[in-house]
Amino acid sequence: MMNIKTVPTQPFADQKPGTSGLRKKVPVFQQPHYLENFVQSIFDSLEGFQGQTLVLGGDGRYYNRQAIQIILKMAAASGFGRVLVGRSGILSTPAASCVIRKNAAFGGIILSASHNPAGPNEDFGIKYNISNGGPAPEKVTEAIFARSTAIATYKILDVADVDLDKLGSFKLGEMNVEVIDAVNDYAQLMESLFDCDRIRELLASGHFRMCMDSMHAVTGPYAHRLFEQRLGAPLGTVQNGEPLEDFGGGHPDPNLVYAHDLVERLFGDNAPDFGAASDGDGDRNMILGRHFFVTPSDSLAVLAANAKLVPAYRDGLAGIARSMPTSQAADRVAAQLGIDCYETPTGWKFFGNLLDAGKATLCGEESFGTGSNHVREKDGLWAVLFWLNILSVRQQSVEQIVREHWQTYGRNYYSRHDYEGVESDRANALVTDLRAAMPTLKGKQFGGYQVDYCDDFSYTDPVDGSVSQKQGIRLGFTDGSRIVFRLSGTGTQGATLRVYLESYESNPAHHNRDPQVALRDLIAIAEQVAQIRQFTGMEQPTVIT
Ligand code: G16
Repeated sequence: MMNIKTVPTQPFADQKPGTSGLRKKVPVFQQPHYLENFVQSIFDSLEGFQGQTLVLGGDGRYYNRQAIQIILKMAAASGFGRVLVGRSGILSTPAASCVIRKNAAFGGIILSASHNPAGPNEDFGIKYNISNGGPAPEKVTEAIFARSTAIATYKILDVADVDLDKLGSFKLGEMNVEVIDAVNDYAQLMESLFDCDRIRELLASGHFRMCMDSMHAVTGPYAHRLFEQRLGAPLGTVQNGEPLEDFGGGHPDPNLVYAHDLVERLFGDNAPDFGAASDGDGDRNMILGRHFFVTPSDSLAVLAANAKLVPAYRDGLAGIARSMPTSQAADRVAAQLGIDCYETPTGWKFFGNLLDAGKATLCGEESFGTGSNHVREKDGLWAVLFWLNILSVRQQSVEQIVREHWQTYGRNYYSRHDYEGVESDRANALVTDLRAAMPTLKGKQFGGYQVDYCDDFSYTDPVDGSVSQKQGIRLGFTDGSRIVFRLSGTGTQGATLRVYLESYESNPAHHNRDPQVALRDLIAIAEQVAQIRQFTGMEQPTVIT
C-alpha cells in the first residue's frame, strides 16, 4: 500500500532559476519545504510523465544525498515509473545528459552548483533537463518559477531512506529505482567518439606526460576510469581524484586562479606536456600546455579547425555556436570552413535547439565550456579527450598548435574581468546607467577606437522563434573589438559584474603580447564608460581570466 503524504506549504518568493537552474546557499535549501516546493513546481509544470523514466544525480556536494532521498520519494508520489540514479547519488552533468538520451528518459534532475564551493554554508543547486538531455529552455524554467509562486501542497512518499550505495534495482512505492554505475554509459560514449588507439599510444608512450586535476569534485571516478584504466595513462595522472562533499575546501572552478595546483605544475620546472582541469559537476574544462594557457574561446576555435582529426567529426561540422560574450575566434574558423556560426545568449540551454535541429555540431563558451552534439550539456572530459586526440595525431605541443592557429586565423586577444560580491543595488545601478548611456555612445571616439554599435543583446532562436532580451550590453568598435557588460546569473550572493574584452590582431609579429597589455586601452574605455570603480567600490576585478 502506497503511503503518499500531501503536505501543505507556502510559496517562497526567490525560486526563479538563473543561468543554470536554482542556486542558493545550503541553509536556504535546508529550510522546511524549500527543496520540496521547487521539485513539486518542476513536476507540476510537466505533462505526460506518468510511468516514464527520470534520471537523477548530482555532483556529490554537501546536501546531495539528502536531496536525492527527498526527490526519489517525491518522484514516486507523483507517478514516475522509473528513476535511474547514479550510485551514491553521483552523476556528472554531461553523464546525466548521456544517460537521459541513452535511455530515452522523460527528463532528469541534476543537483549541482557547478564550480561554486560546497559545504554546510556553501552552495547547492538543482536544475531540470528535458528529454533531449539538455537544460530546460526558458519557457520551461519560467513555468516552473510561475508555479513556485503559487504552490500550496506537495506530495511525498512516507517511507524510510533507501540505500543508494549498491548497484541494483528495487521498488519505491510503485516506482522502480535503478542504481546505476555513474561512469559506464559515459565512458562508452567517449570511446565511441575518439581515436582511442592513438590516444592510448600517446599516453602510454612514456614521452608524453599529462596531468588531470579533478579538484576533488565529480570527475575523479570518470577521469581515473578513462585516462588511467582505459587509455593507459600512468597511475597518478589524475590528481585530486577523490570526490569530497566539500571539494576539499576548494573552489572547483577550472581557471588560472582557482586551479592553482595544476597551474603551478604546468608552469613549473619539468612541467608535463598537457594539463587539464574540470569543475564541480564536470561540464567545464581548462586546457594547459607546458607553460601555456589556452583561453576557452581559442580552445573552441582550435577544436573546430581540427575536428576532422576526430572520428566522430570526420565528415565535417554542420555549424558552430558560441555564446555572445565568447570571442569571435570560432567565427573565423566557421567562415573558412564555409559553415554557419551562431551567437547565442550566455547559458548552455540556448544551444539545445541548434543541436537538435542539426544546425550546430560544436558549441562553446568563454566560461570554460565546450561541447558537441554527443550530449546536450557542455562536457569537460570530452574537451580533454578531443585535445588528446588532436595532440596524438599532430604530434606537436599545445603551444605549437595554438600558435599555428593564430598564424592562420589571426589572434583574438581576450579577457574577462569579474567583480564578485558587489552589492546588488550598486550593480543594478551600473547597468541602468549604462543602458541610459547607450544611445549616446554610437559613433563616439575613444582614443583610436570608434564605437560602431552599442546595444543590449537580444536573441531570436532560429528554430522556435523565441526571443530572449537584455542578454548583455555590447559595445562594438569599428575595428571589430568589443566590450561586453553583463551580470552573472549563477551567483548566490550579491551580484557579479562581468566585463568581457576582445580585440583582434592579424599580424603574427604581434601575437606574443600579454592579453592584459594588448587589451589595456579597452580596459580603460570600459572603466570610462561604465564607471566600474565608482559603482562597485572596487579598485580591481576579483578574478581575471
Ligand atoms: C552556467 C551556464 C553557462 C554559463 C555559465 C556562466 O555554467 O550553463 O552557459 O556560461 O553558467 O554564467 P554566468 O555568467 O551567468 O555566471 P555552469 O557551469 O555554472 O552550469
